[in-house]
Amino acid sequence: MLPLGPQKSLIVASNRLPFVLERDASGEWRIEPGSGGLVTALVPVLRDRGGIWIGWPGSVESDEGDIEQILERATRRSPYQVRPVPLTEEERDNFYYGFSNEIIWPLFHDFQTLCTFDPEYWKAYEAVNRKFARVIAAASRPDDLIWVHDYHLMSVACELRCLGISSRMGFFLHIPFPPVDLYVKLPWRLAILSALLDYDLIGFQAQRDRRNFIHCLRALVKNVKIEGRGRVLTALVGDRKVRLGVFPISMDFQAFARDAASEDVTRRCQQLRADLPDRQLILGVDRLDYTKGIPDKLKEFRHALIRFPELRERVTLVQVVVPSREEIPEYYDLKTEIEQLVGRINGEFTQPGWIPIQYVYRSWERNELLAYYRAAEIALVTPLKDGMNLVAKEYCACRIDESGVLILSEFAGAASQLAEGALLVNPYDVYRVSDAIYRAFTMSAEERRSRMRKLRSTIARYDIFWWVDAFLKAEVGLDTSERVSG
Ligand code: ADQ
Repeated sequence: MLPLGPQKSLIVASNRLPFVLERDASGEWRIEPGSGGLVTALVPVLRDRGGIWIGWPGSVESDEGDIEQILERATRRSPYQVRPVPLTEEERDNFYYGFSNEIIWPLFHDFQTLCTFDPEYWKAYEAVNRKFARVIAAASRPDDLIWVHDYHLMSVACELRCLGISSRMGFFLHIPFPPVDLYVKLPWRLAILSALLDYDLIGFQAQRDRRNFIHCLRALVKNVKIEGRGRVLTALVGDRKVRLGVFPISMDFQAFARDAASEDVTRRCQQLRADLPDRQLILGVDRLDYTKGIPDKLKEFRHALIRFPELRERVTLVQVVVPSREEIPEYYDLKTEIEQLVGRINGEFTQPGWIPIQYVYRSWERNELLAYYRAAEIALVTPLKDGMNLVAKEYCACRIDESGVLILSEFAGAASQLAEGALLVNPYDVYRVSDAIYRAFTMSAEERRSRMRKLRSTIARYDIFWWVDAFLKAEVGLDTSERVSG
């Protein structure tokens, strides 16, 4: 158990609650508990320590009373309590779609040209962060640990301090932190940086993100002193002492490996293999997002088919795109672009009995995803920029026979941890990626095994339970001076 002290409960705040809340065909609310890695890892801690999860339930309907009752009913058996932060339609539009997804998301992923720096968005961001702070303040006691997640809630600690809350507060940024030259374009650059300094601990996915953050501090805030080395550094800024840690997020390795070996998944995997005789399956799995570099990947696959004709009829790319944020015009246009490219490439290369790209646009059941991870000889994970990228880690966890090649973008946070076993590529370099596809295709069984073993051993060691533990130890100020592996 984590040494947080006997009386400290854990208060987790994230933009969304770990539930899926939707109306069924009869108009009744249906609620399903979340099943992601973060929930899996935090549930034991919340159960042991007692705790509360605070977030937006995802709906903007006016029947908030209803939602509270439903949440209350749904969490009666759950090991932690839930407090919803309701948002109005305007708040959702300006805070969530606006500031979070039209400013911070593109800017922090180096897509500055997609930003809309609308001052109304900033007002909504401040107001919603204040709203979260009020709910947290009402739910917490002075000794509790407050752990805030991600870019939607960077100003929560600042708002809590204004309310006189002095508890320890930690923040984890799931997305990258941009280089100083990009960050300074943000009209609210100083307000956000100062707000972040109200946390006691800021966690980043990779060293590059912490390095960028420190560069921004040095450029924009005077008299910054950085002390220490290793996983957690200390920034001294005026009278503030803020710890800056690198904690690469992960998944539940053992659960993925165990479920990948299940009878259902094994049967489905055999079926998928039987459908592709004498062919290698290359798998791409990405949320619909311009940061994932899906069109570039398709063009690079096409390039590989042109440069290495022996790949034709011998490889099939299964590209799964998980629907996401389709209400935003950029995302809708991206979907159209992907579909046109798939059509064009298939039109150019298809032969009787072979279609080069199988395109899937939907969410999958977990077992279906696992079966594809198990069936694919090669995973092609080439985001243009990514905080971590869990697909890369999940793929390796499911390679229970220790075969399989991971082609991974240098610009995914995961690259710093997985550099030894993966084939690292610059996703903008069409030659480098097509070479890597060919190299993976022709790689000996021995080399595949030796690389996959390294990957699996790193991911197994630094799993999601390690991540929660490392963050919380650092939050309460315990020594975490080990060398940074990510
Ligand atoms: P995402 O950008 O969503 O996460 P990623 O880390 O790859 O990216 O996670 C995607 C998740 O979706 C995986 O857990 C995967 O299993 C799931 N998934 C993929 N395909 C699916 C399908 N077809 N059906 C159902 N589920 C599917 C953000 C950041 C990342 C960071 C994570 C965690 O952008 O950089 O790694 O948060 O911090």
